[in-house]
Amino acid sequence: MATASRGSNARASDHVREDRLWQRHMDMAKFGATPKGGVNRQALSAEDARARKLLGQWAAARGWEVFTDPIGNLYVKRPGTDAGAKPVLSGSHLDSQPTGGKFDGTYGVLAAFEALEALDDAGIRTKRPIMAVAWTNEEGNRFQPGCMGSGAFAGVYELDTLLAGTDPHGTSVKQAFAEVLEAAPARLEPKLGFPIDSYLEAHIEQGPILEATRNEIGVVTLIQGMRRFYIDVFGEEAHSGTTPLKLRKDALKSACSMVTALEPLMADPTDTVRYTVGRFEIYPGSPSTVPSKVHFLIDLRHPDLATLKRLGDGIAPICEAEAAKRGCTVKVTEYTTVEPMPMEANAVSLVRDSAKALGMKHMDMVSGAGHDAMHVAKVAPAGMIFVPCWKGISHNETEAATARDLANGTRVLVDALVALANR
Ligand code: HGY
Ligand code: MN
Ligand code: MN
Repeated sequence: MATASRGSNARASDHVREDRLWQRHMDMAKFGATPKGGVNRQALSAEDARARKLLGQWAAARGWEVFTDPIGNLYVKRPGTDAGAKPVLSGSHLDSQPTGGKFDGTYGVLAAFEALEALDDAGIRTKRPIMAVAWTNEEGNRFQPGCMGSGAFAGVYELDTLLAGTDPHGTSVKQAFAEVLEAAPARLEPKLGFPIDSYLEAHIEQGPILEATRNEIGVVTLIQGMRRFYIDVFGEEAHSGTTPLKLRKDALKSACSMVTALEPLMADPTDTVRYTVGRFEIYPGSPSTVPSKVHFLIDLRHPDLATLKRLGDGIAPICEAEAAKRGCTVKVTEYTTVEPMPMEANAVSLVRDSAKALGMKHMDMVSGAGHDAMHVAKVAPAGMIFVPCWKGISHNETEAATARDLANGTRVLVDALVALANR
């Protein structure tokens, strides 16, 4: 594993500082801090702007270039000896779930930043520039779709369509980004996307496997596929006191029957299928008016493409059949389609070799969660490094990780980054 630069025998991972990395997490966790000890830092919100501003200040203190792109991805660039060489990128996201934790996404950004600091402290020069990146709106809660910034970077989504998207209060991505730039100024690179050599992302596992098997490092081989749908059910408003049940077109009851009618299709004795309804909105929402509209979202995941296709394609016919039973109509719109994404073989081997060289217990694994790496992998060789989190809990304010595990993942990361940046 080539970890030192030209003319130095320092090893970057020896300069990763557990205390500094932990403190940076605690500093970031102040932005959007919730009473239960979690984080609610919505994409392109004032809290997100404060987190970006702090990252920019840390970078400026090191003399590194900071810039953003037209969708708000934020980059910190540590120069290489060959300014013309394609950079190596590493990062994740600073936005969180509404009841999120301190580590989901933030760890990947701060691990990348710590890797740059360790290289500086070790006096290691790399041929290629190495850049830390915070992708915009990975979580896909305030704005859709999730993994917005990395998807735009990889050309998966069209920029103007994304910028026109609005949050439930009608604020557009474009408007929110303008406010972020106001609060956290950064040079705006007008061009979206640029050639990169490779990408590594560190992330908490968000599942129980590493902790249960006492592994320190997860070598991600594949990110499972994901299909997300808007289901809009249309009925008819009516008086709850005077309208007989047989005359109603009740959108709520129709929507509930759809959610239940999908269960047999999604049933899976191996418990591999991930079928979730996480948002369910009723209109007009008055206790004495029969609901005329329901808007709900389906999140469907599976590691096998054919299964993901079969299950996802089965949603609309079942919803239509249920709608007809109650005189309602339904519109099914697929707004996210991400195939299972294998990590690139060389990147996987580098992560595995780096963990082995550091004497860390590691295992290959599939990612159940979606990550920005699934889009970046479309335009460059990509790999991921997982570290354990407490009881595998995530998307929950009790999400927790240890300083030691975070530092371990960062040590594996920086040595793998040096190998990529010097090849
Ligand atoms: O939904 C996901 O898998 C990611 O954690 N946002
Ligand atoms: Mn994440
Ligand atoms: Mn998440």
